[in-house]
Amino acid sequence: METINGKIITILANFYYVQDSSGKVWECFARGRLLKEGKLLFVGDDVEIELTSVKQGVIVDLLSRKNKLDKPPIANIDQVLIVFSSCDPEFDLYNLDRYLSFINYELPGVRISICINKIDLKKLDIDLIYKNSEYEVIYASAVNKKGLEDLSKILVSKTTVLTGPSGVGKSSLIKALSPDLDIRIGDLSSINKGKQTTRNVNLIGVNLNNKIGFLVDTPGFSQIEFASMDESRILETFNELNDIGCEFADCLHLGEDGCNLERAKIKNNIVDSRIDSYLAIISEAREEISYGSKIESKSKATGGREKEKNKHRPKIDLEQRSRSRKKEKQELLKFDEVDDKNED
Ligand SMILES: Nc1nc2c(ncn2[C@@H]2O[C@H](COP(=O)(O)OP(=O)(O)OP(=O)(O)O)[C@@H](O)[C@H]2O)c(=O)[nH]1
Ligand SMILES: [Mg+2]
Ligand SMILES: [Zn+2]
Repeated sequence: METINGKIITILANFYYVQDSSGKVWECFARGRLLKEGKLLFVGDDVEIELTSVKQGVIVDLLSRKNKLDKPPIANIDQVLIVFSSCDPEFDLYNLDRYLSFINYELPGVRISICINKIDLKKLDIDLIYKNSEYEVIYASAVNKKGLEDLSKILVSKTTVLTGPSGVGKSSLIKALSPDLDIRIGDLSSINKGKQTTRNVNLIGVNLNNKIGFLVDTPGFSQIEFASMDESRILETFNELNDIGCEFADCLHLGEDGCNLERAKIKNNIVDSRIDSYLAIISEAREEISYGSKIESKSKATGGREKEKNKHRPKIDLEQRSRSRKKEKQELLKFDEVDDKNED
């Protein structure tokens, strides 16, 4: 019997839908032996299938898997595209840094890019902030189709997970890239009620200049939570803060003796907002603050009884930092209301 290789794009009950390199989708069962061996199959897995009819097959083997995420369940991720909108919902620089750090932590070595959508409504320029990081920033609009060429270039021949807050336009961007697809686009009224429009995990094979790129439209990583994450690994997710020549290799840049942060900041042009985000995420990891109450809960965190485990650690004065950095942040973020009539 003929066997071919393909990628699982959808799982529905006991059915696995496997797309081959020509784009054809085969409806498959998994051979019982695979499941007995404890091999759970995920969307994104590359598999070998035995063809049993003109459109059906049986999965006989799971090919090697380079990585796997449990939430959302998906294998073989090449890159993550973090989508935020310039407005509606309002752009939140700290939350973007949280996504960047969290995904970097969960999927080390996987390429991460940023897409700022809805630039038809409002322009935003964050290039200066990420200039020293490893992240590429692409500006786009699913409505007037700006930036879609740039997006196609980084998406082609890869499996990319799109993530970001609800309502920023992830589904809309996928639809704009592949107009014949049928996917659900939410309206902001349902988002305001806290509902997520996109629920199940499917790989969407989109035609990008006649080459396939697989996209995963997720409702977002179900929870971005830093509580009890490893602090030195959090530091590693901020590449511009790594290897800056501190006296001790395990320096976390929290005011330790021999810390070189202040000097490195000037020498390497490290942006204050990135340092602020790093410190706030460390505070989240220590459960001193939680997202959404960054400054307000500070007095509670440091004024109340300190957690036993944090006793010997340097304190992070977020409130003081926040006051002095606010002005600089405003200068780095270039906002621009767009006047529709002047746009081409
Ligand atoms: N003006 C403008 N509106 C957009 C753009 N992209 C999406 N929208 C609108 O924003 C709303 C949310 O878009 P979705 O694509 O559903 O957002 P999502 O990120 O998939 O949201 P979830 O599935 O809930 O995570 C819809 O009303 C879209 O029409 C854009 O580039 N410009
Ligand atoms: Mg969606
Ligand atoms: Zn240091």
